[in-house]
Amino acid sequence: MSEAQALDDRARKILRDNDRGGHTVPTDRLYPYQWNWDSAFAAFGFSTFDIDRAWTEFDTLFSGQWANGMVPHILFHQPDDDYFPGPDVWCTHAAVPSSGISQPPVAATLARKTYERDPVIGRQRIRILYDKFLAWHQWFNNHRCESGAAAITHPWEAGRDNAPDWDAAMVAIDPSGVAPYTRRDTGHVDPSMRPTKYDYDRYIALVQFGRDQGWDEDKILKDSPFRVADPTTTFTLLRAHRDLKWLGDQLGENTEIIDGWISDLAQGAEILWNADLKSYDSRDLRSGNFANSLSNASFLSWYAGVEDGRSLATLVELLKKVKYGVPSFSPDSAKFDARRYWRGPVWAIMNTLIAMGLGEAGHHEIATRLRLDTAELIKLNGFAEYYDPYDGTPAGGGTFTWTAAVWLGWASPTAKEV
Ligand code: 9WN
Repeated sequence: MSEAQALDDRARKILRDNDRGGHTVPTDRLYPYQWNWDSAFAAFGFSTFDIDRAWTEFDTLFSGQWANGMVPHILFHQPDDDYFPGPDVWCTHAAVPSSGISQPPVAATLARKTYERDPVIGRQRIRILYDKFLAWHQWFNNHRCESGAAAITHPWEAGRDNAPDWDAAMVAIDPSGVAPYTRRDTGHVDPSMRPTKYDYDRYIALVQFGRDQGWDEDKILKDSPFRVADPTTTFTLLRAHRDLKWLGDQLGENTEIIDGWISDLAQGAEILWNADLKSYDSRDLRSGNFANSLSNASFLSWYAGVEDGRSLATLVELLKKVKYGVPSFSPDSAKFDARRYWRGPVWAIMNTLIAMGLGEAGHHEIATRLRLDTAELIKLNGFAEYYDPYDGTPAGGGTFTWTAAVWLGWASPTAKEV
């Protein structure tokens, strides 16, 4: 058996081991629930060897959809003391206990990829899910796109929790009313690889704020201290709209409404272009200021189909600074931290999305570099949550679902891309 086949086997075993019966946890103990974008990646991984199980992952994700269309970032299918904050802190009173915010909508894109692996089964399964996807995308359009680009109401909503993108906006959050709490994450993972207490106090303050508004989106829009337009949400949503339209076309649906969302968001994304940085950037909607953050999300523009080549040189320069690309933050900044979560480390899933876009835009050389970097990280250091971009040291949780999934669907030499 080749090294690649042995790693394929390990990756499939990770997905099976993290399967809790219809939904997959990101990793044991550290993240014991169903996370939104992790789940979509899990489906992408399952689709390479168990197409029914892949679709079931989407079914369970949408089982937690709210009446207003929102699909939560965490579904608390069963109580578990290993994670904080749990359902008692969020107090959302949803049918499936959940958080009160969403996460980057990669699901329609990865559902399309799952469909393309087996169009006969895909057609049957997406038929049942299509209206639910549409309602979720409508929710994003109604409640997150008021600036033209897509905004987040909490750092967790961008999936890049402690990215420097939010540092300036976080200053406006008052954590003085936060009830005493005990973090669980730092009991599982070296605290130097996780967000700081300063960050956590503000994460919890924002959860308490949303809870006090009864998770009413209009009240949150009006009064929240934190609202940031972000490239992760904007670009994944734009790409997801395009793929949802494709899925709708397969079903013979009228997809005109999606055409409108696509053209609005493609135009709106321009507010994220930071000419000084020569890159897309996050933008604080309360102050209007750019974050001046060169992050891996900056390079999701090709994936969204909006890039005209303006940031290619920026990416090429960034990649020269590390052994393994793409770092989640620029090493040129004093805030760069090679092992602290979203402030420096490399993430296999982000590389997958960035490279997908680069390849589609014809930038095959860089796309291949990212695939080979990711494959080497996994071969040398296992299926970690993230990695040091200088020496590949594995960081965060181990035996990670989405790292195993993108190995199977994209990074493995045996992967057959769809
Ligand atoms: C909060 C599960 C999730 C990912 C996020 C990642 C991290 C959670 C946390 O883990 O966030 O949602 O508690 O740290 O930042 O992208 O979905 O893997």
